[in-house]
Amino acid sequence: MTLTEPRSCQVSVAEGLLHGGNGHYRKHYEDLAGLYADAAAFAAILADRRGQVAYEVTTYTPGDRVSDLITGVTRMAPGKVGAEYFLTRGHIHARGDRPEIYYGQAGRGLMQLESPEGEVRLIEMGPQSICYVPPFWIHRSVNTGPGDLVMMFAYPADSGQDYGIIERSGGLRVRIVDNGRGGWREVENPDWRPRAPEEIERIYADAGAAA
Ligand code: S6P
Ligand code: ZN
Repeated sequence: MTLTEPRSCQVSVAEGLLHGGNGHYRKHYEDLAGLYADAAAFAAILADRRGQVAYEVTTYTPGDRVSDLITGVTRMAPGKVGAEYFLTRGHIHARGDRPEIYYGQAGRGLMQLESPEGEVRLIEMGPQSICYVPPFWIHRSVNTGPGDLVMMFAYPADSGQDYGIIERSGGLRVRIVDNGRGGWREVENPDWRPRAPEEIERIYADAGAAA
């Protein structure tokens, strides 16, 4: 039996990076077109911040099996598009039954979760808080604070990401906006469409161990 060699990586909370890993990508503001409700406000952000990093992800991936865990750090800048707080694209795992944990390192934010049927859960995140993202929940992070939101995460390496699921339903069911008192509130997304029963069935049918 050839075992995977144990590995040490270092989280830099100040930089919002994982050092010693083997993966790194950046999302720039222009990569996030279509995510936000206020198109004019997004155009204004782009005029100002084109080419700048909205969020970045550094990872260590030991292999590609279900028994390999991808470990990483995500760092998202603070800000709003109109009233709506900055967010990640969000996805459901392509193998829908694969879970994930997020562990807050710095900043303040939310894990926004939505079930295939459209149930919504909003989990507040800050340093030392952990969010368990159970199998089958769509998830994205939202930066509701004044500084970078930095979180560590871990999930099975064969999970994959389906980003189309949010686009197909016209966005997630709620949007997270400024409540005018320095905090957040949720508002209904009028463009949201419930997922078709066939799509929901397909998500659960793809399940492996957690079905
Ligand atoms: C992957 C995991 C994170 C996110 C990252 C960026 O399953 O949930 O690594 O990829 O937080 O978000 P997104 O929605 O752009 O992948
Ligand atoms: Zn994920």
